[in-house]
Amino acid sequence: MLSLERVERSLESAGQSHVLQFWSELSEEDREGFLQELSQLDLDGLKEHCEGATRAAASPPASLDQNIEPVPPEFIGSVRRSDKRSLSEWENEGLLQISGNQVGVLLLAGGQGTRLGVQYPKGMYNVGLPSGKTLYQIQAERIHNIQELAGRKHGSKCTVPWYIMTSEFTLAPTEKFFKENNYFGLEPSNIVMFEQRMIPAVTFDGKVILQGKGKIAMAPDGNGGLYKALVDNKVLEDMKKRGVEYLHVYCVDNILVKMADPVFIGFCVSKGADCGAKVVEKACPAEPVGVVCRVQGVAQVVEYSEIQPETAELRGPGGELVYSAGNICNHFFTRAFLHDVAEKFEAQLKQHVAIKKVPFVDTCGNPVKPTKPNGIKMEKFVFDVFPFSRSFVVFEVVRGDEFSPLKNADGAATDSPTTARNSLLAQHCRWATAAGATLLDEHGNALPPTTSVSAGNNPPAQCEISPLVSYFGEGLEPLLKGRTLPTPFILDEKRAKELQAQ
Ligand code: UD2
Repeated sequence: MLSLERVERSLESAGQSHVLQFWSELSEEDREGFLQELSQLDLDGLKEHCEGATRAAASPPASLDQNIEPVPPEFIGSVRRSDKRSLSEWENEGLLQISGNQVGVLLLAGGQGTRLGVQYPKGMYNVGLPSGKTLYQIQAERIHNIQELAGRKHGSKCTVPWYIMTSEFTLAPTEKFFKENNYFGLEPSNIVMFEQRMIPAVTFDGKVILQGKGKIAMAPDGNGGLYKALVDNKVLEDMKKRGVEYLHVYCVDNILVKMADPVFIGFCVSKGADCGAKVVEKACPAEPVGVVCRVQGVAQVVEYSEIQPETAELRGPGGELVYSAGNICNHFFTRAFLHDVAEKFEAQLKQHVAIKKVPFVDTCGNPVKPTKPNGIKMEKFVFDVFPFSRSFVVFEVVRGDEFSPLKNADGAATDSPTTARNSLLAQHCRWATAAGATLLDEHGNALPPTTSVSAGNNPPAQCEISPLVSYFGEGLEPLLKGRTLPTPFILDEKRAKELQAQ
């Protein structure tokens, strides 16, 4: 911990002496906590941080819209447009890499989930499935199953380590939740949680915001904080030690996420890619997903908050969106590429400005909840490393099979607990039907078969299949073929054993 004098000097030279204005009013204990917090700040970089934030907020960077062009379709791999043979070759390649312990997954879970409005990490959210599973549990079970699938196919016992990036807000509750749930049956040493950095929020005139008399308003440095966090926490070394060469990075809230997706991994590996992104066709121009596009020939993502509505609305001759490659925050990286980013490119990553309402204490020390935006938060974005890739690929997947994020509280028209739950149940009804089962509604009437994903996301019945039984619809025929199943129907491991025995 630094001395008070050293901190005072640094704050003064950064033009931030106000940070200590309530020092004399603090208890001994609060002083110690505050000094600890201040010692962890990048005091040498504070002046630049505050000035940079005000500059960026006052004159946002010119819009990229004039310079962007869509990624030509021939450069986008696609589940829909590929034949069965290619898909199966990629899947086999992915399973082979997984079976050789070369693949890890990394969950971005440092966000605050403001839109959903819960006080705990989003991964702990229960969307109301018949099983009551949380997002974390679903993800853990998918990891478990993909290890089994790859291991069985190649006669090995393999591990997909799960790296989880948290922040000051989410680390402790996430750790506690995993412990209480016995790590959902995974081996604790294969789950590596680490924290991203926090940075101060700043007023429009460049002053660090005090959230309390002895507390700075801090926020995580965006999901692009990943690259610093990988180094700070020696995660790249851990990957090297384990022999992990490929990393699937994903966002916490997509209930349909295919963790360590062998098709995606296999596609990226076969193409010799060092970096890749999964996309879905955008649902509408205003959908809050970035678009994968090119700027002067170089692939990058323009975030939904930074694209002009006129550009997002552009349509081609057939009425299709010109910028339709919607980023779903599912990325592929080789370890070698991440190493390069950490060594050479991290400092060049763009800073994005978010203007927010940040609670603060006024000059008398009274807490204030602002009614209009008063603060600048700076964030880096995980996809801003794409332009540094030497071999970047895009892979388009089917929305109804792979993307249904939980962003908003119930009541919202999209991306809510209800829409997430429905997408999963609709998918599981399709899997059961495709495996040869007939589902009955609650009155005992047979439901018409729904095997097509274009049937939409309204589940005809409550049918939930545990990820421990099936990772992506495989292996269900021997259990379900020719059966008539009353709903609600939950196919967990126990039920699967019973059905097998019948
Ligand atoms: C993200 C993507 C957007 C689209 C959308 C799909 C970014 C920058 N934007 O937008 O293009 O793909 O997802 O759902 O990726 N997080 C951290 N640390 C932070 C901030 C966020 O770990 O400091 C995590 C967060 O917990 C979540 C993920 O990053 O898992 C995405 O964050 P978000 O939900 O705030 O991103 P969103 O929906 O604005």
